[in-house]
Amino acid sequence: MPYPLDPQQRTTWSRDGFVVLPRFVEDDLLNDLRKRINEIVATFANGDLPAGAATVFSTTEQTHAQDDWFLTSADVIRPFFEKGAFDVDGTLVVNMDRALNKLGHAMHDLDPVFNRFSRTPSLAGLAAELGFVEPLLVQSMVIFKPPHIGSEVVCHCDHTFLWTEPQSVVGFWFALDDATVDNGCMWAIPGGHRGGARTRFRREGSGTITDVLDPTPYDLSALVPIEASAGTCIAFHGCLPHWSGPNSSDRPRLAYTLHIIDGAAHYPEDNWLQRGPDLPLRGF
Ligand SMILES: O=C(O)CCC(=O)C(=O)O
Repeated sequence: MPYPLDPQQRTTWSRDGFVVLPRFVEDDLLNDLRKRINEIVATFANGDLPAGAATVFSTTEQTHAQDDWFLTSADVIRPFFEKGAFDVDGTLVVNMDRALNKLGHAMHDLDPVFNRFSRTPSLAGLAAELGFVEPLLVQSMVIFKPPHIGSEVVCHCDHTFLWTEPQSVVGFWFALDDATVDNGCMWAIPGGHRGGARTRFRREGSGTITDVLDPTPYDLSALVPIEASAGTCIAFHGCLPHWSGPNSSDRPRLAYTLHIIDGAAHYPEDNWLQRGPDLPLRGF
């Protein structure tokens, strides 16, 4: 097994619903991924943005266009921008390194550097240890959270967005910079995965809807910070409530997340993320 969890890590995973694995990523892979992200950002900064991006984000009122931008992003590499990055004419009004919120959602299948980072024997071994029979890499994101701009990611669990029956999603969150409370590290409610998902986000008609399964709000006072040095992988159970705060520091907090589901579970047709026939889901 390329990445066996020790008995204590296995206990932590079952008890808390997450496990922190420092130095999981080898330095060369970490550097290659950072370099590739910088190249993609530089391409955008040079004006080579995917068609439609500037229009979609030129006003915060265009919810339908922004919904479409999101709902058709399952099999592409697409930027998502911070509010106010463009003026009403579609002109970028801040530097690209302050404008990007995230990239999504198929870097792991479309870009060789992301593919290599996402399909290591260590990660395949970890997925096997966590009980995956037929792991499928369903979604990848680069989360920028720039200094002084990167905002809160509200408390949620991933099963809400990547529903399977039975529940199977696991999120792997990789620190590409040192993540601390000041620059917006991840937080989670230990043991909160046992409560199941309280909402389900899904397609309805041409838009989306959130079904409330349990209206009880999460107890945000139970969140604990998970500070992580660059190269750390944190594995999150799909029902674990997690949150990240704003980046109030001068330091970047770049992260990469990869979500996997089990192909043995049913993946409903009204999940927001639907791949086209040209890019079927693949395992490790
Ligand atoms: O990186 C973050 O701040 C949030 C990531 C997250 O919530 C996720 O990947 O599910």
